[in-house]
Amino acid sequence: MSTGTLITVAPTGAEVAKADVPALPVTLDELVATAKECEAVGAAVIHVHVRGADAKPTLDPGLLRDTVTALREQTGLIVQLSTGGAVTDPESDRLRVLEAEPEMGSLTMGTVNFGDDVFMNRPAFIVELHQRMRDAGVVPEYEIFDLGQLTSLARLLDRHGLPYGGHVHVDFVMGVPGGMPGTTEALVACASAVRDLPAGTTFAATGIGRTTLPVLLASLSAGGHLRVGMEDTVTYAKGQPVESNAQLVARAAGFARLAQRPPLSPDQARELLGVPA
Ligand code: KMH
Ligand code: ZN
Repeated sequence: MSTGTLITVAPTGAEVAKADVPALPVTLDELVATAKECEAVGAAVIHVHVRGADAKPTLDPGLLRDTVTALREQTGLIVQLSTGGAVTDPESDRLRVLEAEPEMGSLTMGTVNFGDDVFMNRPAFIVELHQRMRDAGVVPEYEIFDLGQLTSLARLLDRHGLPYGGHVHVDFVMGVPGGMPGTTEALVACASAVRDLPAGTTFAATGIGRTTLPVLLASLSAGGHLRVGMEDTVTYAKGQPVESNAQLVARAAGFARLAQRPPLSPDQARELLGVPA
């Protein structure tokens, strides 16, 4: 079990509308300000989706590159770009995300129903992303929406080798309508299946919507790490909207300290994840 807790903030995502949630960071200035606040209260990694001038999700290569540069210059956080994008993004655009040279990228391990939509991740696309990330020196975070995707990851690593950096880190995204539930039982099933992955594999978990707290508590108690943010929940408590991403990070950091596994600094997180300093 790790002695500290890796906290990732996912501040924006591709699904929440700025019109519905004014506190959502969508401009580069808002994103950098959010990143600084979250780093100050315990985040080590930022999982980034960017928005265009219309506040809609985009994979514009120039904006992605500017975003990586700004976050690297103005924070110490590990910058992880989403290669998942929005459900409508074509594979070619999702592959091009790597050209922005992030330290990390997300890599979803299978197709999953996603509310009324389908989040497509063909096997051949997964292999291509895995290989291109290794060639580009980008450390993956394997996103797991259902238990079987861990079996797919074991097969991928067996057939195509370890990722850049040699360390395997997975993130359980729980409670998506169409994916696995955000329950302690599902978390335990996933944590148990991690034993079929290479020795030293680490895991984090996030629960969508009202599953945020149960998943956070289950992950901490199972020796896992945490992801929180407005990509995953915009409600702090029943009837109480999230005020800021830092509010969610601060709560997660408080639980981590109570569990005697305080938040890792970005440099400690780089060491854990095999991200070059
Ligand atoms: N927006 C979802 C369709 C990722 O960032 O890699 C995909 C997602 C996963 O959020
Ligand atoms: Zn995402």
